[in-house]
Amino acid sequence: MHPGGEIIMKAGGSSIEPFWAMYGVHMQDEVFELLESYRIGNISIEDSKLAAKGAVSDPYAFEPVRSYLLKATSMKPFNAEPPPSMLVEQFLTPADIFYVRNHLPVPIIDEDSYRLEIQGGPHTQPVSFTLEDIKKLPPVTITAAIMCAGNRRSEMSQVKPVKGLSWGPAAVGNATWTGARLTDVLKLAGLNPDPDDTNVQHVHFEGLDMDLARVPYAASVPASKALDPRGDVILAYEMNGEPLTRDHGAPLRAVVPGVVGARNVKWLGKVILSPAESTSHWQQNDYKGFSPSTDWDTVDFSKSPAIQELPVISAICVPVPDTKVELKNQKIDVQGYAWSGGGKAIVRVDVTIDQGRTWHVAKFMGQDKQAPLTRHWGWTLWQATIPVEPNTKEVEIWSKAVDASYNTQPESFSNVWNLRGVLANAYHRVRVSLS
Ligand code: MTE
Ligand code: MO
Repeated sequence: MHPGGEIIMKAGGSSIEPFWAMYGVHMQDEVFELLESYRIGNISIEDSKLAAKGAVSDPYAFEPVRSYLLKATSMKPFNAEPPPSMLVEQFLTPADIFYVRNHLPVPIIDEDSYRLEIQGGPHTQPVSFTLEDIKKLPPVTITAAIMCAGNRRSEMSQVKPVKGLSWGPAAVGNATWTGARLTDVLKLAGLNPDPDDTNVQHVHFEGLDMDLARVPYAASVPASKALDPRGDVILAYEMNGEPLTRDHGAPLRAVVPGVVGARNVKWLGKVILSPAESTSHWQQNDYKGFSPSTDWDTVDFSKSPAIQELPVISAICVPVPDTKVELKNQKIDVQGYAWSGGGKAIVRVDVTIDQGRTWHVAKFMGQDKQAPLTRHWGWTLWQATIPVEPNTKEVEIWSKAVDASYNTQPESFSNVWNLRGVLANAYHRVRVSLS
């Protein structure tokens, strides 16, 4: 039943300490209370002295220095998001406040000895490239938002608790990504797979961050996305025109625009063409959606497909929930972001402060104007100025976005709730008092 069940089993028969040090998210009261019910005894003083001699070193000793503006949802591994109000300050999110989602320690990579391995299929020898080889290919720049499947999870957990990091609405950022097209890298490796080749149905990306059994973080995307030049999948070495930072995947990361964050593999070590999906924990036993009635006793991860494209979403970033807002000319200023997976542009954002009796169409403040409606990878920033009735003491602001396929957000979380707290895209609701 443990979401990382396979990993917990690797500790069987020996000390749990190295695992405890690696998965620091477990250092919480809830987990200690749960473990208490399994206590079978205490280690003798002599044995605990022995254990102290073999004390494990901290696998997180070489983490990068991070901005104090990021609010951590977990320290080891490091997971953090900026204050939502900072997201709407600019169309491109600066790297130092771009949310960070790490499952493991940030790997230490020497750029000079770095190699990217390409495995063309089950029966071919891997080919490897240096970073220079990748940089010699024609550079391509795309604007794309990356969003975690757990963005806004904390709101879903108000309906009923869910398992996962308690993200607010800022586990998303928008940036330009520069790198080589995946298809160009594959061609350099002598691979030009036919779209109908049944041996190439999925493209796997493996990171250089590894667990204690040296199993890397890995994910896969369908070949139809990865091998289509219009899919704009790139192996990026720059973010917003600067070299990638360690937290965001230096020296090379896969950017799979329009697809959930989890498939945008950082610290890319390997690309594998395969007839099957990645067997990684994160592809098979995590990042999947379920019915609101599925619980941890009945869940079967093999029954749901891995999340790839995310559904349409919006969030209010200004004003900040539960604050006192000063009106200007008896009007309230509301700002936020909207985005949809699969490259579907945002075509409208509706905002209400009277539970939907009156909807106001927001103005778009930032959008990638060159991007076609169906290859629109970046987010849309929006703003609305809404008149407020005199003597109103409090308002609840709602936002909902509409994408190019006229998909829109569900009204509430109750009927999209799922045990893992993913795909949390209901109307965003922010309550503020007025002065
Ligand atoms: N790649 C590796 N190698 N290791 C990871 O832990 N996390 C994934 C993805 N790529 C991850 C990874 C997840 S779940 C998300 S949401 C994004 O990276 C986050 O990217 P960011 O930290 O640059 O914002
Ligand atoms: Mo994520």
